[in-house]
Amino acid sequence: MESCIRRIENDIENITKITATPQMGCTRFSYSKEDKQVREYLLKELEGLRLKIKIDGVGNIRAKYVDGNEDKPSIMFGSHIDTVANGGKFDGLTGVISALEVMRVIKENNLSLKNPVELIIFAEEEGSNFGITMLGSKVLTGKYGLEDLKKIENDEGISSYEIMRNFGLDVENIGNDVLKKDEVKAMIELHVEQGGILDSEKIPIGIVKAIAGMKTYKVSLKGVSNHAGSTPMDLRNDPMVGASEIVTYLEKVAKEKGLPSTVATVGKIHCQPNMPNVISGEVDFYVDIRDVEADGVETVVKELEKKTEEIVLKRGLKAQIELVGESDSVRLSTKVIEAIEKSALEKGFEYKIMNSGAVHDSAMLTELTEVGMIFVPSINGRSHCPEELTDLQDIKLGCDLLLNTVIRLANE
Ligand code: HGY
Ligand code: MN
Ligand code: MN
Repeated sequence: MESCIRRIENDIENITKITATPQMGCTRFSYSKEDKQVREYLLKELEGLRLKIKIDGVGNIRAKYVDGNEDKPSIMFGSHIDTVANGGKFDGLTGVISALEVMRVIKENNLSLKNPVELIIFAEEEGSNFGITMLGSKVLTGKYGLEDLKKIENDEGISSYEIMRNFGLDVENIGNDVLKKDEVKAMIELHVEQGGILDSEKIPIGIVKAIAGMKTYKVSLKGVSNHAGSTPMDLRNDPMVGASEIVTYLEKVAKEKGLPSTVATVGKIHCQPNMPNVISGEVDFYVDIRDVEADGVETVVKELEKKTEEIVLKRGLKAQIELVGESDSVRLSTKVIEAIEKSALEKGFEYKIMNSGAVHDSAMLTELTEVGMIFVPSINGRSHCPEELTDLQDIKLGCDLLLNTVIRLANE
């Protein structure tokens, strides 16, 4: 039994045409009109397979195939369909399309399995709307509730609660949708590596043993807005220069004081009033700190706080550092890792056991069930950009491995 590469290709092509930035990669934020179109496409496919479909209050989609085994916990598999701005074709979508193809093959072959199988599509994984990654899976696993959604806002100050409700979701009742421990026996997410290890070593499959944890901070520096021409250099309280010193220092800390697996990035910055001939009054920037070792993250957090205090005193600024999102690093299930390995050996696929520097929804389920991840190569290690590329043949291999592992776990 194998997946069908033509159907996989067809789904990816049809869905990646749906983007808000057709000339510049994939931009498909959750709760956008593009998201609505992709959901319609996928729901039509899932309805065609006569699955039990449920869309929860934040937009996670669950599609279950039960066949006289409804009293048993399911084997869950899937990923996310939302993207970053100007992102790639394959981040998230590869796992969703592979999951859809696995479900098709199981149904076409009328497999009767001891455990039900369940496809999941997570909402708002990228954090593109509110700056908080994996919001859909955090609500699904009870890490965030209704009151949090009413407080979480986008850059325009609109709450996630409002946006989800306007998208037509029953967000009021998210409490009824929290995943219970006994609902899922195991969960597997197939995803593009988003790094260059598999591609450079020419290995088609990665089996993930740990997923990095992360902390996202919003740093706001307030100075004195003034005329760019008539203000002498020694009379300035310029938050832009302060921000640039902190950003530069973060790179130094991650490289020299962190662990080899520690990374830190500032990828989003706003300044007010953002005019070439005005000394900024305020600069807000987001700091993304990650490591598979918690100590690595904490080292950078401490240095961020220390440096900000130093810069504030030196430049006569005011600062606010707000933790906007976090997730712990997780070790994945040895049971599921072994199941994936057995399937890879059975199919003769070469594989590498490795960590994930990117975060993933599956990391949110590790307290509730046994979780594993399958990686397929990202060519040149590029991701979160229009250049993101994964070979269709590698996706098929990953999909066949997912199929074999799901059947193995559903029948043991
Ligand atoms: O940021 C991440 O690691 C994921 O792509 N949301
Ligand atoms: Mn992803
Ligand atoms: Mn991503």
